[in-house]
Amino acid sequence: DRTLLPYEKRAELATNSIAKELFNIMATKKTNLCLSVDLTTTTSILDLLEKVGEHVCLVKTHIDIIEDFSADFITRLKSLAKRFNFLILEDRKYADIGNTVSLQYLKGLYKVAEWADCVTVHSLPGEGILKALNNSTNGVSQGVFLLAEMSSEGNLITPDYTEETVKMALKYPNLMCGFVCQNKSTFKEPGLIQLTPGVQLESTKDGLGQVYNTPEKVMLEKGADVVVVGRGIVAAKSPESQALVYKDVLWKNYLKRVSG
Ligand code: 5FU
Repeated sequence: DRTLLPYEKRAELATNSIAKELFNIMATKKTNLCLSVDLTTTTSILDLLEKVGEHVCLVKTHIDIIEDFSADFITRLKSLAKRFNFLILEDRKYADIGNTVSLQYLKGLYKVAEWADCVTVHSLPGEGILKALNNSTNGVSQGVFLLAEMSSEGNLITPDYTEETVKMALKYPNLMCGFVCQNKSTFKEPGLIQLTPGVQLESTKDGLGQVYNTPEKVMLEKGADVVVVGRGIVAAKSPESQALVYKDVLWKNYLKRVSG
């Protein structure tokens, strides 16, 4: 059972350098909280990260929702990542043929490959999408989280699709950080990371299909390693104190889990 091993041990088993680094950051900072900074201005994102950077291991962006994107924003984001020791995940959910994904990753306005430590990718188009990303590294470390399950109700992913997705991922051990998924049984490999979104203390769903579980449930029953929280923190009265609440409850349940 991969979920009973401490993150330090799992770092040693990771085959992707970003996954290894993320496991080690979690162990060092004692946090497995990933903040999803779903805000639309650069200053609101940077101000929030100044306040909560110390509490998170990973910051998840949707770079294409930002209205005043600039190269300077990336410089500042990277400097916060260095100062607070967190990694950056661009949640782009690539889903096209390999050649197009390679262009989307390397080129365009955002040049994601230049700053994101890792990205999210759909398995839907087939293996070419992973081949393309594997060949687009420019020699820098990078990682992929493959979407094996989604949190939203009525999503069209079937158990077969999930199983085939895991098989596909295992062919690319050097590229693979882990899976975006909801269940412990989805994969076994202790060197891969289960990134689980759809977590909130206040509500069980939003008005547009999102489904929430509690931090306790995703840590103790559903096998989450890194837990993604967006509006639970971002839309709170005090995001700073709420980030601490999530960090503490997640870490408490992690310790409970690894102590048997
Ligand atoms: F792959 C997925 C998924 O299955 N569910 C998600 O919610 C990704 N997400 C992302 O996590 C989504 O795009 C949001 O950026 C974030 C969840 O935000 P929330 O505010 O905590 O609901």
